[in-house]
Order: sequence, then structure tokens, then C-alpha cells
Amino acid sequence: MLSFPLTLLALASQALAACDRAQLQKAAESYIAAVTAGSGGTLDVATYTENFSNAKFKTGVVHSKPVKIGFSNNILDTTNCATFSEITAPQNSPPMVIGTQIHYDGDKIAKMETVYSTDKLGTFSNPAKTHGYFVKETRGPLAKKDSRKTLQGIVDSYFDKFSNGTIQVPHFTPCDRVEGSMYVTPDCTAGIMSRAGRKMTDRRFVIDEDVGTVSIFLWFNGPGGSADSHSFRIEDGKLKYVHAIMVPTNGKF
Ligand SMILES: *[C@@H]1O[C@H](CO)[C@@H](O)[C@H](O)[C@H]1NC(C)=O
Ligand SMILES: CC(=O)N[C@H]1CO[C@H](CO)[C@@H](O)[C@@H]1O
Repeated sequence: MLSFPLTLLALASQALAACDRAQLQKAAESYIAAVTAGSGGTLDVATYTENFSNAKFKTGVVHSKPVKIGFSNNILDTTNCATFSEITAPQNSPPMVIGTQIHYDGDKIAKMETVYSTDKLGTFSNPAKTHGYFVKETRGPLAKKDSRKTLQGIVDSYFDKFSNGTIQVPHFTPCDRVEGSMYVTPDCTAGIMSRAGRKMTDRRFVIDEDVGTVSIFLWFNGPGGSADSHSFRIEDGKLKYVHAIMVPTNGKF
């Protein structure tokens, strides 16, 4: 009888521990190590998707073989117990760009989603060029933090702009957008093709206020459109960098 409440207590303290920044940092580093090792490491993943298709973590495309990582960046969401890792592997065979959201339940991985492009798969995909753009960015912790609500609001307005062109998204000049081989600057919101009724659905956020960075996974143009990973660096309420990894699931985006 005594063991029951004790177990609950242990579970509760684990859940809190996993959402601690230091713990999430360690978890993100274990993920990067698993990508490098290629066997899935010791990670135990309950639900896994690749380009929004259900897949098996250890036998899917991305985590079944060692990946030669060129650059990686992790963000930590202590409110949602989640991380987002962005990886370039321009020297890998095949070259890849990878975005992975991981959602923790205590110290267990409840759900992992990976969107990846290669030199042959994805919109404007070009891992070598993407890598070159990513490594030039500056992304330290921010002195003045925006709230979660502000950060998510800016990202929502970016995607709402696809169906309502009059929406203005605050941004720096320059603000840079990287979409594979495409580099859009000094206005990173330039070229958004607005059309009434365009759908940007099933938005899943990972938000790190310390570095003003938001990861969003969504169906670009609705279910069956493109599996989409976008990330945004926001400073002082304005966009600074935008990244996109987009994989059309039916040949068009
Ligand atoms: C489009 O956005 C503008 C500016 O935010 C807003 O005033 C307007 O109501 C929006 N239109 C529609 C159809 O949602
Ligand atoms: C369009 C496309 O190639 N999508 C792929 C995304 O990844 C999954 C799992 O590796 C593949 O099954 C899809 O074909």
C-alpha cells in the first residue's frame, strides 16, 4: 500500500526534472549523439514520424545510419518539456538538413518528429548552401526576452499572412530567410504568396524564450501538402532569421 504514493511521487519529480533547462540540454545532447552514432543510441521513442509519416525510430531513414553532422543547434522549451534540434550534414551521404522536435513525458520521449531534406528531396533543397548560410548566423542568449505569447504570436502572423497579404510581420532590416538554396534578404517576409483560403494547419510549437527562437512544424497548404519545419529567431519583437525545411508529400507544395 505504501509503495503506490511513493511511485507517484517519484514520477512527479521525474516529470519536473525533465523540464529543467539543464536536463533538457542534456537530453538534446543525447539526441545529437544518437544521430552521430546512427543506431538510435539508447533512446527509447514511443511515437516517431519522418516527414509526417509514421515510421520506426531505429529503422527509419534518418536515425538508422550514422550522420556526419556539420552544424547543430538545440532549443529548449521548459514549459512544454520539449526540444528542437536543427542539423546540417552537407558532407553526409546523402547530404541532409534535419529538424527534430522531441516531446518528453518525464524522462521518456513520448513523441519525436523529424523533417528532413536531402540534395534530392525537398523544396529548393540544397544542404551545402543551407549549411553555409546557417553557420554565419549569430544566436546567443538575449538580454531582453520576449514572452512566449509574443513569440508565438509573431510566428502565427507569419503563417496567417499566407492567406491574408495585408498582415505585416515585424522584422529587422536585414532579416534573412533560408529555404534550401534560397536566401531572402533584407526583407525575410518578401515573396510570401498570399491567397485567400491557403491553409497552414496543425501547428506544433517548441519555444525557447532565452534565445528568442521558435520551432513550428505544420502542414504547409494543409494535410497532404508539405511536411514543414520552420524556425524563427526573434529579437526585441522582430524577426531576425527564418529557416524552412519543406518536403512536399505529393510532388507539389
Ligand atoms: C487581414 O489582416 C488585416 C490586418 O491584420 C485585418 O484587419 C483583416 O481583418 C484581415 N482580413 C481577413 C479576411 O481576415
Ligand atoms: C516525399 C517523401 O519522400 N517523403 C518521405 C518522408 O520520409 C518518409 C519516411 O522516411 C518516407 O516514407 C516518405 O516517402
